[in-house]
Formats: sequence, structure tokens, C-alpha cells
Amino acid sequence: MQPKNLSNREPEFKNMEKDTIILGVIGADCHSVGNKILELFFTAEGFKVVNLGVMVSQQEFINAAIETNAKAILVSSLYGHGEIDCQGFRDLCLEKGLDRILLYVGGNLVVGKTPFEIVEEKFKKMGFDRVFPPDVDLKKAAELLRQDIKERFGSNSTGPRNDGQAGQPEKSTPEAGARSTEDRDPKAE
Ligand code: B12
Repeated sequence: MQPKNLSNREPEFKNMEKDTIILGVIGADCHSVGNKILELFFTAEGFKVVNLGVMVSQQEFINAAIETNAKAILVSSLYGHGEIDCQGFRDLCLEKGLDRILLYVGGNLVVGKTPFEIVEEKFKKMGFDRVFPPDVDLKKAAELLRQDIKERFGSNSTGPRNDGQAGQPEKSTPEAGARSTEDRDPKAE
């Protein structure tokens, strides 16, 4: 399913270098529909999307971000265990050298009907830069992402690392199997 009015945005981004973002659904969560929509949406918005799909570990997100020199990781959680799955994510990013990576999270982040402001505060305390409810206006999220990338990395940014190692893989071989939507072989799916 192709969301409306997306394909005609492509020419706007033709001559711009695309910022890479990592997408995935964290933990043991297998809800895949929103993930696919996010992939299509952010690709149409001009980002280079590396979608890790469902059931992604923190380490896999981080490996993919290092491999692709990504500027942001967009985490989804739908099944109610987001708080547990996301615990320590920012610390692990820092430990692995991703000092500046933007961390976004969205979906049904906790069990039941907790007011969103409380959920937002919880995830911000964990180190997420932005927290989104399931009914977020994706256009606004994309706008915020562009703005945050510009603020954090500037116009001549080279990526999330600030130690001259941008784009260098970790010593341990990344296992994320990171693929961009542009590199994919559709027959393999
Ligand atoms: C379909 C479905 C399933 C299917 C999933 C099939 C599949 N291949 O995806 C199946 C049957 C497998 C399933 C299983 C379960 N489910 Co279910 N499922 C749903 C259901 C009905 C629809 C989900 C969906 O596709 N929505 C449509 C998409 C487009 O929306 P979305 O996923 O919310 O994603 C959007 C936004 O959240 C947002 N977004 C998401 N992430 C991010 C990140 C960022 C950065 C941004 C900006 C935005 C963003 O943008 C997305 C695109 O618009 C929901 C109820 C609902 N109405 O949402 C329950 C629901 C998500 N499931 C729920 C539960 C509890 C489960 C189970 C635990 C049930 C069980 N006891 O087994 C299991 C978990 C299994 C697992 N390991 O993950 C609960 C979660 C409750 C909670 N969080 O408190 C829900 C909300 C139902 C409910 N009301 O109780 N489920």
C-alpha cells in the first residue's frame, strides 16, 4: 500500500545527499504493519531508510547505525513492553561511540492507558530525544527529524560519531543485516 501524495515528492530530494535513519520494532515485538508504513513514509520524505523490521535488539539497532553512519534511530514498540526493551538504550549508544545519534521512539509504549505526558517523560528520562504516541502526525515527525538533524549535525555533518571514526564498523562484526530500501532485492523477500 502506497500512502497518498508521497511518490510526487521524490524530485525535491533528487540532488540532496540523503540522511540515513534506522527503523525497527524493538524486543520480541512482531507488529509489522506500522513499521512498513514508517519505511514507506520516511523514504518518500527523502531519508535513506534502513529498516531492520521486527524483533530487533538494541545491539542490532546500534550495529546498523554504525555500519551506515546513520543520524537517527527510530524505535517502535507496540506490544506494551517498550519500557523494558528500551531501558539502557542511550547508555549502550554512548558505550559504542554513538555520541550524537538521535533517538526517537513511538507506538503503544506502555501497557494500558497511561496519559501520554507521563509516558513521554519516562522515555525522555531514558535518553530518547523525542517520544511519539500511536496517533502521531507523521508529517510533523518528519519535520522534527529534519530540524533535529540540522541542529545536531549541522549542514556539513558526517554522522553520529565525533571521534573521526564516522562510518567505521565496530571491531566485532555487525550482525544486524542492515539493508537500505534502495539496496534491496525485492525477489528475496
Ligand atoms: C494486528 C495486531 C496484532 C497482530 C500483529 C500482526 C502483524 N504482522 O503486525 C498479532 C495478532 C500478531 C498481534 C499480537 C499481539 N498483540 Co497486537 N495488535 C494488533 C492491532 C489490532 C493492530 C496493530 C496495527 O497493525 N496497527 C496499524 C499500524 C499502522 O499502526 P501502529 O502499529 O500503531 O503504527 C503506527 C504508530 O504507532 C506510529 N509509530 C509506531 N512506531 C513509531 C515510531 C516513531 C519514531 C514514530 C514517529 C511513529 C511510530 O506510526 C505507525 C504508522 O502509522 C493492535 C491494536 C491497534 N488498534 O493498534 C493490537 C495491539 C498492538 N496488540 C496488543 C497486544 C497486547 C498483543 C499481544 C501481546 C497479544 C498476546 N497476548 O499475545 C501480541 C504480541 C505479539 C508480539 N510478540 O508482538 C496490544 C498492545 C497493548 C499495549 N501496548 O498496551 C494492542 C494495542 C491491542 C490492545 N488494545 O490491547 N497483534
